[in-house]
Amino acid sequence: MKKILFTYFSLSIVTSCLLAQVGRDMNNGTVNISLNSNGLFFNKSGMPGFETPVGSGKHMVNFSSFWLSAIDPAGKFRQSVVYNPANGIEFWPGPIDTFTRTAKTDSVWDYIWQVDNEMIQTHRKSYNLTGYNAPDDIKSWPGSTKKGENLPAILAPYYDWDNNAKYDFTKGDFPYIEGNKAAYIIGNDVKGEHLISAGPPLTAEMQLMTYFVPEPEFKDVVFVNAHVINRSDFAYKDLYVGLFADLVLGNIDDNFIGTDVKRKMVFGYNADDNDEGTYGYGQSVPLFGVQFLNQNISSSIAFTLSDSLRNYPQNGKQVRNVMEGKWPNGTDIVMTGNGTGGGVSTNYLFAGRTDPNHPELDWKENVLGEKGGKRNMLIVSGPYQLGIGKSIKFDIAFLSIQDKRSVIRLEELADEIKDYFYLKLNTPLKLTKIEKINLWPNPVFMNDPLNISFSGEGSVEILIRDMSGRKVLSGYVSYDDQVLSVAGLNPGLYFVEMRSESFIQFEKLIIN
Ligand SMILES: [Ca+2]
Ligand SMILES: [Ca+2]
Ligand SMILES: [Ca+2]
Repeated sequence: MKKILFTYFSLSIVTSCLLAQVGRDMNNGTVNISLNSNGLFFNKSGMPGFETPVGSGKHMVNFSSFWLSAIDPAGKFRQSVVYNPANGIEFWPGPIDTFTRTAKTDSVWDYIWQVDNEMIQTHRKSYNLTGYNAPDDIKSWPGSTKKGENLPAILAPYYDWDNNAKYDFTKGDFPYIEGNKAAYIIGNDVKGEHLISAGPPLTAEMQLMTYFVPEPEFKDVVFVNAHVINRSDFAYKDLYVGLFADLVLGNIDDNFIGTDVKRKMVFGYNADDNDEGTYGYGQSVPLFGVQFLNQNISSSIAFTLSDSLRNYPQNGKQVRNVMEGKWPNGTDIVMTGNGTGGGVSTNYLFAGRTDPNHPELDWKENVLGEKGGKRNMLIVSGPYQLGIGKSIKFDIAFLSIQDKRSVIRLEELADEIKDYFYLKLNTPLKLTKIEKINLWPNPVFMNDPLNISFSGEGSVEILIRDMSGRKVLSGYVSYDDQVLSVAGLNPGLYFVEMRSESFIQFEKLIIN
């Protein structure tokens, strides 16, 4: 164990002294995405990084990034944005020291872990076999931290196979990933100066799991599970969380954008039925969507360089206006023309007929008589309260398709993803089972009893952990006594481990 750690740290020192950021690609045979250790999605050293099909040289997105905006108790804007990676990125690699509230700068954090199900299955079968050498990313997975590091006990989700509250791959512990292939990044917004939002940081830690799922119908979809964690000593009252995407869509010069409020999605699409040029998709026109799966959409907007009103936000106040669903200068988005001037106010740019306050109006970009052009889009969710040390979770899908039916097919895919996402949450993980245990109801209402049934004699140990891996409830359930009270647990997603002498089974449990 000592030798392995030594090797790992030695390598890191050689490859990344400056803690700038490292990049790493991940692909599922259909889509190749470039990720960065500072949390920037889909960009490879300044070039577009969402290639589909793999090897085609054709891209959907130039880059994507979270945006954060909060106001501290003194009334100061605390924001973190990126709209052009060349101008400034207000995120860096590494977790935040919980004592000093500054970024950890050890090179070990300037990293993108990448793990797939095959590696995990092999590891689970082989971890205690002589001659087995675990993959580096399972060895270095930042499951548990060391004492004295001023870090939370768990920085990445894992299964604690030997149940000792410590990540140790040699004891059969293994990374918990979403989907069947995942990349994991821990970033922060405190390491450097905020040149774009021109103010102090939130002191937010970003724990980002980007993943593919095995289902062939979602081979063009990239999922993200993100935790935004408040490591400051302020309780934030009105946090907005956005996701910005700078689009390519094959030929970059003929694109439009829109919002689908019902599906909690912003999307870009080809302005015409031919995506011409070397990097264009031709007649199978490209579409790209950003869909929020578990949180609201409070507004959407886009920016036009050198347009006086619709330009990118230039200072902290303008960033805040945008995150609150206004143009940078604080004027309302209106449901006519390009969204400026007089008219009916809205929070959603080009929402077609999906604005819940104005279902009678149909406002799209493609009736303007324009030919389309370079486009970007920002989807925003909020406002949220986020107490000291608290985290908020975002499940997001990035949808990409090439299809003549265009927006209709994108809407269908968004609906399929939504159904899949909610079903997935209720489906047990496919781990080896010796006997069958059932948990119900699931979801269970807070304070209601949770029933457990199993075949066989004796009793089963139940451990319930929250999303961070912290044990929140444990006990034994015997064959005769099949009810467990979950009273006192907050609504949310939990992991249930059920153990007997001969087996272990994992289930996800939702408490409503
Ligand atoms: Ca362990
Ligand atoms: Ca295009
Ligand atoms: Ca065209």
